[in-house]
Amino acid sequence: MKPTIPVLSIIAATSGLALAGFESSLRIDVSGYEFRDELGDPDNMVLAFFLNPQLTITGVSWHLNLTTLTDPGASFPSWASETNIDFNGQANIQVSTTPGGVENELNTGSAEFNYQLGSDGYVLLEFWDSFDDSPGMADAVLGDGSWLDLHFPFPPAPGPLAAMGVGGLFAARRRR
Ligand SMILES: [Ca+2]
Ligand SMILES: [Ca+2]
Repeated sequence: MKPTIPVLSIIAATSGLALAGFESSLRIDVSGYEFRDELGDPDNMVLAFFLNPQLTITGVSWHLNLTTLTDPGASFPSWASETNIDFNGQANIQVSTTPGGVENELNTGSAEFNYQLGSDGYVLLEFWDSFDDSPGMADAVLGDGSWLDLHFPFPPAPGPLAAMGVGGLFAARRRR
């Protein structure tokens, strides 16, 4: 199956303008992203984008429309509770807690993070599945209207972000 990579819609909401101590958030459209194999598998989809070097990510909120898929050789679908999103190898969210297949299940929530991006300033989101029902293929997929909001302090430490606006470069790639 050839994955559909949507054009990312970026809505950068900056609250508090130049006042220190406020939080900013960045919305990331993750519609069409697939949960394929276990964490670190080369077939997994990874969404990578530049934010700001050494920026501290303080949390995430999510709105994810999840559908699980059935391997051609199986009689039941992958479980929703197996879908996860890893953040830079430093944080993780489990998308659903449903022990079974789902169709367009809406999952919303939020979590506090406290991790710092590396010197390259990239956020790396890896979509993975904790029990690989269908090796090399998608176990689940995110439907239209799926998004994540990343939260971080505003303004960030001096750096490229301040000069160029939030989210300088966005790209979707597969890990090799
Ligand atoms: Ca699975
Ligand atoms: Ca799989």
